[in-house]
Order: sequence, then C-alpha cells, then structure tokens
Amino acid sequence: MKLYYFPPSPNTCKVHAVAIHLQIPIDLKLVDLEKREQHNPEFIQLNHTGRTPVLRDGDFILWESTAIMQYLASQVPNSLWPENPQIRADIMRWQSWQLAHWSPACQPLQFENFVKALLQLGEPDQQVIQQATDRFHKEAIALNKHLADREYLVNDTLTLADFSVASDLTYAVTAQFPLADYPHIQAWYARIEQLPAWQQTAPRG
Ligand SMILES: N[C@@H](CCC(=O)N[C@@H](CS)C(=O)NCC(=O)O)C(=O)O
Repeated sequence: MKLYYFPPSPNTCKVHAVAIHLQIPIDLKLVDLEKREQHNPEFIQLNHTGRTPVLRDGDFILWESTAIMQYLASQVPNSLWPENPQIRADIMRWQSWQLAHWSPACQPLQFENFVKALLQLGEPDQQVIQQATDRFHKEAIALNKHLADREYLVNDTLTLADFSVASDLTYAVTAQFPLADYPHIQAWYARIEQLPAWQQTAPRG
C-alpha cells in the first residue's frame, strides 16, 4: 500500500499514526503542498478534489482520512477498530463529530494564529478568532465532560476515535487554543502524545 502524504498536515498524521501503531507496512510518497503538488495531473488523477492524504492499494484508490483510517484498521484484527457493531458505531460517532463539529471549531484558530504567520498571510482577524473561540468552547466543554471519567473516548480503550479527535490538537499550543479550563482534554491528549506512533508522526508546531 502507498500513502500519498504531507507530514505537517493533521489529516496525514492521524492516518500515518494508525499505520505505524498497527505495524501495517506502507510506502510513503510526499505530496508537497507548499509546492502545490496536489495540483499535479498525476495526483489529480488519484484524487480529483486535490487533497492529501490518499491511499493506494493495488487498483483501489481511497481518499478522505477517516475512510483511510478505517480501511487500514480493517486489515488486521485490533482494538483500534474492533469487530463489534456497537463499538464501531461509537467510534464512528466520535469520528463524525470530529468532522462535523470539532475540526471546524479548531481549524479557524489554527489558521488565524499559526498558518497565517507561517505563510505570511497577514495579521490574525480578531473577529474570526472571537467567533472561532466561542465555537471552540462549545465543543471543548462537551469533550472535556465526556473525558472526565474515562481515559479514552470509546470503550475505555485507545481506538480510531482518539486518533481522529486528537489530530486537531497537534498545533494547539502554537495556535493558542484556549484549553486552560479543560483539564480532562489536556490529560487525555498527553496520553495520546506518549504513543510512539504519535511521536513519530505528529507535526511539531
Ligand atoms: N476531509 C479531508 C481533508 C483533506 C485536506 O483538507 N487536506 C489538506 C491538507 S490538511 C490538503 O491536502 N489541502 C490541499 C488543498 O486544499 O489544496 C480528509 O480528511 O482527508
């Protein structure tokens, strides 16, 4: 299998971390977004949305990081994606929440407080930051509450849900996410950060 990837991207990092954690061998092919390689015709043939990551397994091409994580974790029996319908639904619930609510709450803060400076795109927009901060708190309150009496999001075991939700926090410090009032999120993310697979893949902010 080959993963077309861009290491600084949290969407790449969570997929790559799952492959390493499960010891699934994959070849890596860099798609350098800074050089706009996602627009190269060869890459557009793989993913006409022009986004990383993409997985190729023979003739099977898969894009969208959550689908790739599930596909990788379906290759071998494991506790990240166990064959229990209720646990899988619970994992999928948190992955859906991440895509629909958590990521959209985190990304504007990441863009305004980190990416803009990195790519010299001007000053952070304080109005966007204020709106994003309100949205962030709404979701963080729910996540913090859920983690108050458990170590991991689902089944009290590390699962794909943790990899998905944690990926949005990879730039939390640099991008000044307001996490001070959320000790359970902080403790949980510190556990994820200890994973060798996370340490090998998480971008340094
Ligand atoms: N929903 C997609 C998002 C993928 C995505 O936005 N990837 C970014 C990197 S984080 C990308 O390749 N952007 C290139 C572009 O939009 O031109 C997923 O989960 O895979």
